[in-house]
Amino acid sequence: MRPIKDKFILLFMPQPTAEGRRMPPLGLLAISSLLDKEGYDIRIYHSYDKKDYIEALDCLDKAICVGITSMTGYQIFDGLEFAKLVREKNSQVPIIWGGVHPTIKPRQTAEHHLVDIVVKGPGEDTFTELVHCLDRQESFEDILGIVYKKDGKIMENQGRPVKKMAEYPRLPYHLLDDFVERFIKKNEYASRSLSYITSLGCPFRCAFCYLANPTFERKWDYYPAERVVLDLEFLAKKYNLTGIDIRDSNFFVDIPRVKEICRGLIQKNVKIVLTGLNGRSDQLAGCRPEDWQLFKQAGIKELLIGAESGDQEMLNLINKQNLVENTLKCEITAKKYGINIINSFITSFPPAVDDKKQIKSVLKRELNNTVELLRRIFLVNPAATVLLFFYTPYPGTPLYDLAVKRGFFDPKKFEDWRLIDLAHQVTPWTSKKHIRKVKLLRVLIVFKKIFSQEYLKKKSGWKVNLLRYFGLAAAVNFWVGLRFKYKFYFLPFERILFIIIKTI
Ligand code: B12
Ligand code: SF4
Repeated sequence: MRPIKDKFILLFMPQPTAEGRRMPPLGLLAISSLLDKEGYDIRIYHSYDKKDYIEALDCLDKAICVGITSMTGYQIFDGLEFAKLVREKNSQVPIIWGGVHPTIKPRQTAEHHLVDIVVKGPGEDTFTELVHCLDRQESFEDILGIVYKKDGKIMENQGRPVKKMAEYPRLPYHLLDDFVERFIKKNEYASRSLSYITSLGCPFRCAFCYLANPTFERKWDYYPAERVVLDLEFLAKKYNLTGIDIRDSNFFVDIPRVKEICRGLIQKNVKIVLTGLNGRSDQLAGCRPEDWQLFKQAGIKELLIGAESGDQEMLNLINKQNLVENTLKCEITAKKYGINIINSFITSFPPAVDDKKQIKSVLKRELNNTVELLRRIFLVNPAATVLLFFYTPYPGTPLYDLAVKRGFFDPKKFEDWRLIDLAHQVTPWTSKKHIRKVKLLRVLIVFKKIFSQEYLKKKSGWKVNLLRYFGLAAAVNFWVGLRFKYKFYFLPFERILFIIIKTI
């Protein structure tokens, strides 16, 4: 590790879930972009790198401040654990929190004794101004977009007008250079892939999505195509990448921009695959064959579509403003061009009915219609990729209030939000039977894919041959097809089979 200078800024990315996944801390890089240009020594640590950050904690007397980012849920718990360590080592250094959750609940966050200042919303300018004031030991009380404590009272300053993301410099990935290899991942399509973001926000307002919270006033903002191309070219060369994982909420808002990015990558001969691109099925279903051809040529290998449900009434309830049929249309077209779609479904949204029996019947209908759509997707593409999640209520969204009405625990203290696990089932109106069905369906979805001829064709080895030659794969596939067609879920022996297969 590079020696720490006379003064430095310590930034921390807590672990997202108990199991955790490591991703580059793009938010922390964004708030560092201006300060890095000014020459500040900025140290960014991931929760997994305890050995490394312990060293930095020993130098806290040189720290201008400590910054912690957090989503709702487990990151709060992990972030507070880190803040505790900070406080034990140094009672003076200001602890600043920012990110999705502190933005949604700024006052509640600021009330916690391990939080000194909260930055609401985009942090590039607010954090830079804060660091300047703290560094010069000047008052920070007039800075826009902060919430802080003064004489035991919570003070909330006016919000800061949101600037265009293109006005800020390129994210300073080099700040991760000590550990960058830990963020470069292998995936199905690329041996070395890193995350990048080309746009923020989304013009839609689905009632379950965190973007439906009015706090996130930025509708959709983006880097122009030339900038994206230059950034991708730079990252690919610098880190010897073969892929980039695009983490936008909605990459396909402006199709002409997408096409310009594709053309730019082709012209500059940037040989990378692009994965994880979030888009809506209506946006993609509207694309022409030549657009899809261009996507393919530019290296787009994988799209992530929030299909959400196969039940049109449910789509309407969650304000998806989309049609079930578009999911299928996209699957058909993407298959033609060899682009894989990750179809993401969510079950168990809070129904708009009060009666318990009615709730059950709505959930049953919703799940059956989703299974029907899955059946049709697998007919079109036997090796389709499908994810099935339980709905998790995000604070501040229109569906959140309905969820609370249906019995969801509404935390009143910052630390209690750590109990809300956004990655698992948390909704009290979901019956045990529904949960069992979903757990079985998750296995069936995987079986349908991995036992398909299309999938097995691409694989080799004795296990695959065994499955192929003895007709085992075809038998499992046929059986799963029956489950999908007739929608029966009793005797879920496949779950045991799945565990056995995983252990072989
Ligand atoms: C990358 C990402 C991740 C990464 C890590 C993110 C992290 N921050 O730790 C990983 C993959 C680990 C992750 C996991 C999860 N994620 Co996630 N993730 C994202 C994603 C796609 C991008 C975040 C990002 O980098 N944005 C770009 C930066 C520039 O913006 P930003 O983070 O908002 O940062 C700005 C401000 O918030 C602020 N800021 C941020 N941090 C700080 C810190 C300080 C000190 C200051 C001053 C300011 C500040 O300044 C920044 C610049 O303006 C977002 C969706 C999106 N497109 O934004 C979801 C999102 C954040 N994830 C979300 C969720 C729920 C999850 C999960 C917990 C569950 C799930 N269903 O997805 C999982 C866990 C699953 C698992 N098994 O690991 C939700 C959060 C909702 C909420 N209420 O908190 C989001 C919004 C997407 C969604 N599903 O709706 N995620
Ligand atoms: S389209 Fe996707 S990103 Fe946009 S509001 Fe809906 S769920 Fe959120």
